[in-house]
Amino acid sequence: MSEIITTKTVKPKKVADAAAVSICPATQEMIVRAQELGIDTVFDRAATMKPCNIGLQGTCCKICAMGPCRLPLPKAGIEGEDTRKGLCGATPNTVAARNFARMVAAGAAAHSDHGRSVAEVFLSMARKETADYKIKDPGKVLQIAPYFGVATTVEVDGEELDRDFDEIVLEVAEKALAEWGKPEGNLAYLKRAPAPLYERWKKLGELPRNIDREIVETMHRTTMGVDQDYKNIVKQCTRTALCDGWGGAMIATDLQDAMFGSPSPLQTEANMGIMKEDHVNIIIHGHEPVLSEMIVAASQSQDMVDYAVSKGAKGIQLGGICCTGNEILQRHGVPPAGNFLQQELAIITGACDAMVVDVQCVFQNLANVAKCFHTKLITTHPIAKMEQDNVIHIEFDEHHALEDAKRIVKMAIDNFKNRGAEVMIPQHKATQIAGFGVESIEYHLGGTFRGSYYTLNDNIINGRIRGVAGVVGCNNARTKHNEEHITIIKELIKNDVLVLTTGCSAITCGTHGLLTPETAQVFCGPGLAEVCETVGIPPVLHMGSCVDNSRILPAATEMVKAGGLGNDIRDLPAAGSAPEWMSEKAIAIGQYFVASGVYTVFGYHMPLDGAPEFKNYLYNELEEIYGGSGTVSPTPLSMPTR
Ligand code: BF8
Repeated sequence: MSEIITTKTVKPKKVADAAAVSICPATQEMIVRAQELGIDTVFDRAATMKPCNIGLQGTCCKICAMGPCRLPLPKAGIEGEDTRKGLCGATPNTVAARNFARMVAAGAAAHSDHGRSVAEVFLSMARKETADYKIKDPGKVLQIAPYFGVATTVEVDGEELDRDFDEIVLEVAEKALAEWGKPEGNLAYLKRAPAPLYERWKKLGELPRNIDREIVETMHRTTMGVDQDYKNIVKQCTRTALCDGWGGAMIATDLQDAMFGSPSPLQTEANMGIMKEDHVNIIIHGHEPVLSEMIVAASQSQDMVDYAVSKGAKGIQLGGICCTGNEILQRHGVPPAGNFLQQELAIITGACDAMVVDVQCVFQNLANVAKCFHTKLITTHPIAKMEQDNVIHIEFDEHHALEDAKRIVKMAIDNFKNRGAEVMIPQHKATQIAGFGVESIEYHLGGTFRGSYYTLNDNIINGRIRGVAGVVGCNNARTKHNEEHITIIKELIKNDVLVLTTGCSAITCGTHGLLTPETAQVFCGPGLAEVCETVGIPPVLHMGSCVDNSRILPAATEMVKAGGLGNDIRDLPAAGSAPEWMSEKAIAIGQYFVASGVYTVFGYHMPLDGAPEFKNYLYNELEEIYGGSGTVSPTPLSMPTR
């Protein structure tokens, strides 16, 4: 019997079209480079793997083992009564609300656990258990002490004297850390909000008690068979979001400013072109700056620079990815090498001698990419390890922080000689000014004598500036990399709206040259251009990392205090947007903006379509309650920009 031979035709693997998936030339070049080398990146995986349609609608319930119960909206829509329900009877509203609330809880947990780590290091420093950290901004400690009920003066013989500073620092540290688990009372920072806003939260019964409790309660209430009223679930997840924005994230920002210095504007560059072929390149990626601060110090130390030179390099070049990158950018001028979607590409340059990661937004595929090159991929956080065997774990301990950092820098230097011939650094970078905090904006607006948000309000009242928008958040491989951010921001500044930016959006702005004062003359409407030129600021202000979105809340509060625009954040001509969001953290941020009275627009998509009633509640009814609301505009130009 003759054998039948069948030949299988192997379809070529689908890969991303570089020009169609990013507007950044460096990214496009590196996607092509990766494809030439046969290395897949997130862009290629997005081309081959479609998102789950039911998850996309927000109506897949997998909180018990009777499911997952899938409740997609019928293609023809719902006629009459909506009879969809899970095995337990959970309605699409309950399922979508639980999923949404759990995203808020996870996002709040991420920011707040970061805040807790910083508070723990702050306490070690205050107790003098580590010599590597010091207070760099004593003014910040004195500014936040009263919010925690910590006295900054003491009465001696009827005379009011300054209290011992070390004592203040220690008490601030203890009180700050207690915010995660204090048994009674409410979050200390809530009273920083304008009084009408605070009163609204109080009346609604939504003042967060402590950070951990709200996150735990959200997880409890959204587990099988507990809260089955979507409005009640939203109440709790809003309280959880508030303990992110006015709690964990805000404490992280303040304590970081106190220990590492409050940012003030500085000039540097952005994009992968900052990497140098003749230098040891160390890329720092993640979110918590407690280690990266030490890596900056270690890499600038003469012994490490000399060691690098002894190994044939001209020096050490640090670069950031994601929010750790933003932290060391705003305080030290370390240039970002890229944002979220560029992390694999930084290794594919072949010139990354070490990539040091901590927590959040780190692709597991970095390990697979690093395997193709000489790059040492180093995890440093006990809660964030990787299973691949080429990953090195060097656990960071604040008690010998500088020593750990030097060990990592030395490892990168020793690896310099192992580079292959395949180095290709895309020659694209742009100049940027970053590092605008609440205080530095105030200073720029009013100078030393009249530092105040009055100038901003005044220019809004006289019509030169039409408002303020926070454009923040991630990249998402389901949208064209950087395009949505740049499109909406250019449209906003063209319409005389001042833009505040953080996170990956801020890196995008730096990469595409929007963070210089000169930008004002090119892209802004005449009113905003005039103001920027007069006070010497860019029309787009880089305010730091994602936890630093909490800087926008006190900045808005300062605008309220400066007067003339109303007595609450909801009265301000202010809006927020996360045009390319992907992370649960973005949902938590969006919800605390909404609950603080800010109109917030998400790009891409929100997993709510399977539950139209719940979606309508979030998009249209929350405004009645909070003065702010969230919505989605899938294309940037469909977002309101004036
Ligand atoms: O916290 S913007 S992709 S890096 S989640 Fe992540 Fe999103 Fe970037 Fe920073 Ni924020």
